[in-house]
Amino acid sequence: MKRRNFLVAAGAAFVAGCNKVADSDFGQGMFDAAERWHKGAHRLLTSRDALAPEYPRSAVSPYFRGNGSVDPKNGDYPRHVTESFANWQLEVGGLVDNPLTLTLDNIRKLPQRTQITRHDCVEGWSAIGEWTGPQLSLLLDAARVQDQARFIIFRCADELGGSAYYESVDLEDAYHPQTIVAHRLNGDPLPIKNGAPLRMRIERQLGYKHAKYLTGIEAVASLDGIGDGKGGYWEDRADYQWYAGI
Ligand SMILES: Nc1nc2c(c(=O)[nH]1)N[C@H]1C(S)=C(S)[C@@H](COP(=O)(O)O)O[C@H]1N2
Ligand SMILES: [Mo]
Repeated sequence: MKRRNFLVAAGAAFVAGCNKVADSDFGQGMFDAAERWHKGAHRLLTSRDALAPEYPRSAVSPYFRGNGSVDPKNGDYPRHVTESFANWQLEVGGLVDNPLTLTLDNIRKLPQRTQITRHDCVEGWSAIGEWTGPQLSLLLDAARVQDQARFIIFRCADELGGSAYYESVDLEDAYHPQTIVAHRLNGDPLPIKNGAPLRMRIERQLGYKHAKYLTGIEAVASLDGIGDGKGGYWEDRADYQWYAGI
């Protein structure tokens, strides 16, 4: 996967240089080679590494609704609300060599990605929002995920109907450049209804994969023994697919 990402980046740089090569009449052979390269790069870009569409600011929805848990009342969450999330912690653990406990300040000080994307909920609504946070890959690299790991579990603070919400993705989605740990929506700290203070954005996946109220990130070799073993709250309860790629 790392190699493919490198090839896509190298391909993009090379394609960007193509017009210049043609303009300067560098020779048809060189141009043909570039075109063949472009076709190869295009195949890579339509793979699972492809980016979800990003939108201009003008496309941002005036209101980003909340869905599922919108105001958790269980456990420590209400206390965190009264503390304005000053003591929130995110654990990164499981099959890693270097487990991390991160504060919101730690997370805000990492390099950030901002992306304006469309959220699609299977219940039949969509909304466009601008999300900001570090790429999950940064956290996973800092924690040094072990070779046996195949999935990343997202632990959440909220309970729905008495059970903790959770989700999971494979490493392909975990390391996707648009998979971020978001702490801002439309330039402001996340509203409670949208998962304050931290939520996942996994832009190549449907809405229910984007875990809100994030407390833990765990690398595992198998989904067995986690929840009912189907990889997520709705996967365990309804016929929601574990792989919800879009
Ligand atoms: N922790 C947690 N994450 C969650 C949910 C939830 O109920 N709890 N609902 C999911 C569903 S079905 C959707 S569509 C989105 C909704 O995100 P929003 O509330 O920001 O619109 O969050 C997803 N992540
Ligand atoms: Mo959803």
